[in-house]
Amino acid sequence: MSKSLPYSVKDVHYDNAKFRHRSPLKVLSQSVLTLSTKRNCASCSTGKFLILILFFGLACLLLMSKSPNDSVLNEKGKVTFVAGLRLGRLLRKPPRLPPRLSPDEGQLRGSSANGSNSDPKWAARQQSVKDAFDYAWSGYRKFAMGYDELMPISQRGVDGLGGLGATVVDALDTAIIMGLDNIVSEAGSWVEAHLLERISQKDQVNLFETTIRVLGGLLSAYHLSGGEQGTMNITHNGPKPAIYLNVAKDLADRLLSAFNSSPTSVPYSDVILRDSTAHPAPGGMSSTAEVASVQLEFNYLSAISGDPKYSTEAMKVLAHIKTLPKTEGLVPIYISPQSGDFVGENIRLGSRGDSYYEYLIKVWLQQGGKMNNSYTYLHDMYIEAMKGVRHLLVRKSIPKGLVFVGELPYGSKGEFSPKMDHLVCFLPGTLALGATKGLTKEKALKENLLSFEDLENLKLAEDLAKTCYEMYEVTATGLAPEIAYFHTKEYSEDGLEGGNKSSMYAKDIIIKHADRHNLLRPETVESLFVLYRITKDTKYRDQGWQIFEAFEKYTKVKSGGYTSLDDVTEVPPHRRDKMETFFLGETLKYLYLLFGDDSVIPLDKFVFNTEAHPLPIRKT
Ligand code: DMJ
Repeated sequence: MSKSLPYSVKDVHYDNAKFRHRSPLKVLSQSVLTLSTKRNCASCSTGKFLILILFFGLACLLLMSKSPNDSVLNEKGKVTFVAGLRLGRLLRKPPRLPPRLSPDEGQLRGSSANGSNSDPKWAARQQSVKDAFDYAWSGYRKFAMGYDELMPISQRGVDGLGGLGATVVDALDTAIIMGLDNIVSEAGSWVEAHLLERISQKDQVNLFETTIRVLGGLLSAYHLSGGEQGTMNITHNGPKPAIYLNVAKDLADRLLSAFNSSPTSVPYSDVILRDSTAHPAPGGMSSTAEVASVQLEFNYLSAISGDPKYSTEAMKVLAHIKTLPKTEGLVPIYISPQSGDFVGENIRLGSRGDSYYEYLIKVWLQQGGKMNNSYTYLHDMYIEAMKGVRHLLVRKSIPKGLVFVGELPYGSKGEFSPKMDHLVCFLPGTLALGATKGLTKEKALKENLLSFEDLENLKLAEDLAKTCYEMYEVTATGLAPEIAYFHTKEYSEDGLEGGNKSSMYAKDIIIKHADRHNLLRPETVESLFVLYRITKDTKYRDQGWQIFEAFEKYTKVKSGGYTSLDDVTEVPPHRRDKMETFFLGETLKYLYLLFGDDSVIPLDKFVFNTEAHPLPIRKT
C-alpha cells in the first residue's frame, strides 16, 4: 500500500497578498514609503527630487481635468472643485457599462455583468461551439427527430433511454442559452406536440436518467424561458413556459412511484411510465449516485408548482443516507431499497458513486447555502466526504506526479486501485464550486470567506483539473479514454500508453484496451468551465479549446452530428455509432459558457444539475 497524499497546510501555497484589495491611496502612499524607506533615499537629493516630481505631476493632472461632475455647490452657491473626488476618479478604473440586454438575455444573467467577453478571439471560439451545436442538432433532426439518440453513421435514431425524445429535451436549454431561436422553436414545439403523449404510453425508464435529462431539461427550459415571470414566453420561441411545467409535473408524478413503491426511503431504480408503477433493478440494488441525484430537480419542481410532495420524497433519501454508517464520509456505490442499507464495500467517485457527492453540496447551495438551517447537514456530509477523498483516495502518479483519485473496491481495509473513470472529472468543478460557493477565488479570498477545508479543496480541484486535461493530452487523438489507470509504486503496466509520445505524462497514464473509447463526455470541460469562472486563469479556456478542436477533428460525421469513438489512442480512430444526448445537453453547453461572458448563468445564482441543466438558487 502506498502512502496517501498529505494535503497539509504547507501544501496550500496561496499567495493571499496577490488577491488582497489595496485602495489607490494605499498604493500611492506605499510607493512613496517604498521610495523613502526601502531604498533609504529620502534624505538624498535624488529621492527628494523624485517625490517632488510625483506630487507635482499629480497636482497638474488634478487641475487640468476640470469637469462639472467633479464639483459640488457650496453654501454660497459657488461651484467648488473637489480634489478628493477628482483624485478618486483619476485612480479609479473606468466604469464598466451595464450591457444592454434583450429580455431573454436578462433572464439568463445574474445582476452582475462582470467578465464580459470583449476578446474577439474568444467570441469567435464561442461561435465555433455554437456552430457545432447547430451541426449536431441538424444531424439529429435530419435522421433521428423524436428518438432518444442519433446514430450518426447509420443515419437513424435509437431509443436507448425509454423513448421520450431525450436529445430534444436535453438540448433545449442549450439552444435557449445560445440564442438559437430556430432550434428552440423546433425542440419546444416537439415537446408541446408529443411529450405528454409519449410519457403516458411508454414502458420502462430509469428514474435517475429520466430525472436528470428529461425532467431537468424541462425545468431549466421553464425557468430560462421566463416561467417564473408569468405565462408569457419571453424568448418568443417555442411554447409558453407553462407547457414545460405541465409536462414536468406529469412526468414527475409518474416517477414518484419509484419512491412510493419502495418499502424504505430509497427509491427503486426503474419506473413503468404508462401505469405509474416501479420496480428494483435486476440485481435488486439501486446505485447510490442515482438515488441521491434527483433532489435538485424535485426540489425546484416543488418550488414552482407549489406542491411539496416532490421535494419531500426526494429529500427523504438524503436524510436517510445521513443516518447510515460511512467510511470517512465515503459511501459504497450500491444501496438496497429493500433494507435501506448500503450494499458491498466498493467506494469510488466514478460510475454509480459520482453525483452523490456532487448533489450534497449543490442541494445545499440550491437552498441558499446557509449554515445552521435544516440543509446544513448536507454541507457537513460533503466536507467530511471530501476530507475522506483527500485522505483515502488521492494519490500521485510516478514518474511525473499527477494527482489522481483512485478507488477502494474492497473498502478502506482492502487494496487501493489506481483507476480513475473520466466520470471523476466532474470533481474538480464541484470542489471549486463548493469552496467559493460560486464566487471568484479572488473575491472569496478578499472577503476572507475560505476556510482551511475550502483552500484544500480548491487546491485539489486545480490539481485534478490538470490531470483530467492530461488524460486528453496523452492520447493520439487528444481525446480522453473512458477510464485511465495511473502508474504508481505498486502498479505499472507496459505498452499501454496513450499514443502521444510528446506528452510528458506518457509513462504516468496507462490506458487498457477495453477502456479506450470516448463517449463525448462532458466532465472535464465542465470542470474547466467552473475553474475558469472561479480562478479566471485563461489556461482553462485554452485547454477547453484544445479539447473542442479534437472533437471537431475526430468525432464530426460528414452527414451530420458527432459520434463516440472506439479507440482514442490511434489515428484515425475507429468510430462508434452514437451521439449521446449529453453532448448537446452538457459538453457543448459547458464549452460555450467557458468561452463566453461570466454573467451568463452566474455560478452564485444558478446550480447546474448533473446533466448541466441550470436551475436557479433559491433566494433567501
Ligand atoms: C451524464 O448523464 C451526467 O453527467 C451523469 O451524472 C453522469 N454521466 C453523464 C455524462 O457523462
